[in-house]
Amino acid sequence: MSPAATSAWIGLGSNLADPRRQLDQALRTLAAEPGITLQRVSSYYRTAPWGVTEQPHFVNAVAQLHTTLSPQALLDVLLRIEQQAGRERCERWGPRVLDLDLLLFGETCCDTAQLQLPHPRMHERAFVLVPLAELEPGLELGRHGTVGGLLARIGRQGVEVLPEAPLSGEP
Ligand code: PH2
Ligand code: MG
Ligand code: MG
Repeated sequence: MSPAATSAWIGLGSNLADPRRQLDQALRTLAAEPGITLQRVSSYYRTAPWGVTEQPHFVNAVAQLHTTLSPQALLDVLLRIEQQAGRERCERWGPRVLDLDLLLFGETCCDTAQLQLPHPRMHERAFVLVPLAELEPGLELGRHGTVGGLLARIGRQGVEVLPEAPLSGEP
């Protein structure tokens, strides 16, 4: 990683309009973005809806990026890709075509109306922790401890790995 770059982790989720294709498309767009290198992508997982339970199951994954962008500039890119996918902001925790959450940006801690780092609910969500543990179980989530330790405490909550690899569909 170049000295000016930061390792950032993002969560991807979709439960509408062909979720796997939504995640594939988002990853391709991210990989082509100036200032962003896509480092690693977890498997895709089928996950039960959290928060609002009366909605379709989600497909979730996480990805590690190296980026020379600031946290705010990276967030702006994520929001733009969500909008390009046709994301409409409506019900909190409701169904969505594409959700791209900035989970961690190096060791940055921040708490503004627009951006909280580390993501304030990631430590209690198996649909984030299971894919993170696949790639980096020793990753520290601020004061909450490591991904592997948290997952041992909360359990996998029925998160199931999907057999097809990410980016294996038609472009
Ligand atoms: N995202 C939400 C609300 N609930 N449940 C699952 N399983 N996966 C998600 O990505 C998800 C959710 C709001 O961002
Ligand atoms: Mg989310
Ligand atoms: Mg979001």
